[in-house]
Amino acid sequence: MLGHVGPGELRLQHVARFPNRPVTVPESGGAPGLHWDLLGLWSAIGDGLAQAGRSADLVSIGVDSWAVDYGLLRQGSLVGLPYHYRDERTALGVATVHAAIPADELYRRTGLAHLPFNTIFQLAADQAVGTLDTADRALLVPDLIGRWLTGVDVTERTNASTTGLLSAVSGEWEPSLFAGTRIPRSLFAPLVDPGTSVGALLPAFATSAGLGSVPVTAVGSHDTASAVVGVPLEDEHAAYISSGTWSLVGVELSAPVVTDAARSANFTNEGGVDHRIRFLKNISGLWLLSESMRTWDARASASAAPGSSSTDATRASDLATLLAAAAEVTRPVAVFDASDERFTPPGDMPSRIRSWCVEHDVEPPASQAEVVRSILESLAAAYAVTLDEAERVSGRTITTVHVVGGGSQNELLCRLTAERTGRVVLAGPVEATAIGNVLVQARAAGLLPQSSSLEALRALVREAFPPVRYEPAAAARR
Ligand code: LRH
Repeated sequence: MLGHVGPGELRLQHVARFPNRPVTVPESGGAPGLHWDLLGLWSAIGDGLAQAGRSADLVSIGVDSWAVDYGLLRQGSLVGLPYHYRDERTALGVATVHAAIPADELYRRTGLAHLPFNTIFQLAADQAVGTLDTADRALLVPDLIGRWLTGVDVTERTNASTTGLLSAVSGEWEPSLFAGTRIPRSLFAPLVDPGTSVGALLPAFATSAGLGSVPVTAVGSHDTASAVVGVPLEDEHAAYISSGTWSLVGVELSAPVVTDAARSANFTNEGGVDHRIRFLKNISGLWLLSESMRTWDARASASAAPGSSSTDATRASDLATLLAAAAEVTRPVAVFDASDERFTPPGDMPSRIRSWCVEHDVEPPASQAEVVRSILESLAAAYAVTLDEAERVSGRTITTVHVVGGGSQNELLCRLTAERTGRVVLAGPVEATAIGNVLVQARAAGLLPQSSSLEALRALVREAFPPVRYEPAAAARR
C-alpha cells in the first residue's frame, strides 16, 4: 500500500494484494503442524515494493502484521517454519507456564489477557520440545520482515506487548517472566518505539527491487496498534472495533487497568503508539464467515461434476450475494458464543455452529443465509456485551463505536452493531491499519509536524475518510 501524506493530504493507493494462506505440514510423528508461508509472503513483498517503487519515490517503508507469531533464527538464518498461532501445540506451553507462574499473577505482571497463543506460551511449547536449543534469536513477524529488508534486528514495542513477556507498568521486558519460564531473554532484540528508524534497505534487496537506499521505519507493527492510530476517535466516549479476522473491541487509555474485574472479563492491555494503552478484548471476527465460505466452496467443488465449469463452486463464495440473502432473513436466528474455543482452529464452521446450537438447545441456522445472519448477529451481540464490560471495567462512558477494517464495509454487521449496542456506529476507514502505518512513518520523516499528537493525526483521517453513520433505533439508544 502506497501512502501519499503531507499537510492537507492523506491518500492510499493499492499497489499489490496477495493471499496469506496457512499451510499444514506433517511433522513429529505425522501430526499436522499449521504454519505461515513466510517465504511466499516475502517474495510477494519484494514484488510489491518493486511495484511501489515504480509508482513513486519512496520516502520510507513500514511493516505491520498480525501479532504474537515469530520466526526463530540461528546466526541470522531461519530455523524451522514459523508456526501459525492457531496451531494446537500451544496447550503444552500454557500448562508449563501456568505451572511456573499462575494465571492471575501473569495478568498482574503483564496486563495481557489469556489467549492460549500468546508468544510466551508458544515459546514455552518450543522450549518443552527442545526447539529453542537451536535458536539464538526470535523475531516477531514484522521484525523478521524488517530484518530481511535491512539486516537489523529490533523488537517493536507495540507488538512486543502481545508476547506476554513485557511488564504492564514499565513497558519493558519483565525479567521475572524470563526467569520463571526459562525462555532465554537473549532471544529478543532490543525494544524500539514506533517512529524509530530501523535501517536502510540491504543493497542486494534494493537493487533487485529497483529501489534506492530507502529507510525502514518502525511503525505500530502490531496491525491492531496501527489500526487504532487510524481510528478517527473524537473523544474519550468513543470506542473502536477493529473488524477483520478478529474483532478487537475496546477503548484507548493512558494507563493500564489490571484489576481482577479486567482479568475476569478477559480484557487485555496492549501497548499502543505513543505509549497509549489499547484496552480491548479479542472476539472472533469475520474468520467465522470466511471459514464458512471456504467450507461451502470446498463442498461445492467436491460435488461439481468432473469437467463442469467452476461456476457452482465460485457461486458459494460470493460474499455480496450471501450478505444480501442474510439481510433478507426475517425469522430469529441462533445467537451463539463467538468466543467459544471450538471456533479457533481452521475448519468447518457451519458444522461447529450447528453443534454449539444442539448442545445449547437452540435451533441451528438452516440455510447458508441463516448461517451468515447467525454469525453477524452473534458478533454484534458479543460487541454489545463487551462494550458494556469495557464501560464497567474502565470507568468510561461509551456513546459512539467506530468500526474500522474490512467489517466497516459490511453494512449488515454495522447496522446490527448499532441496533444491539444501542450506540451510534461510525464506520470506516476500511484501511485503518495501512493509514495508521503510513501516518506514523510520515510523522517520523517530517512530512507531518513531528510534534503531531495522535489526535492531530486522527483529525487528518476524519477529513480524508469521513465515516458512515449508523443510528441505533430510538428505543434502543443508550
Ligand atoms: C489481528 C491480530 C490481533 C491478535 C491476533 C493474533 O490481526 O493481530 O490483534 O490478537 O491477530
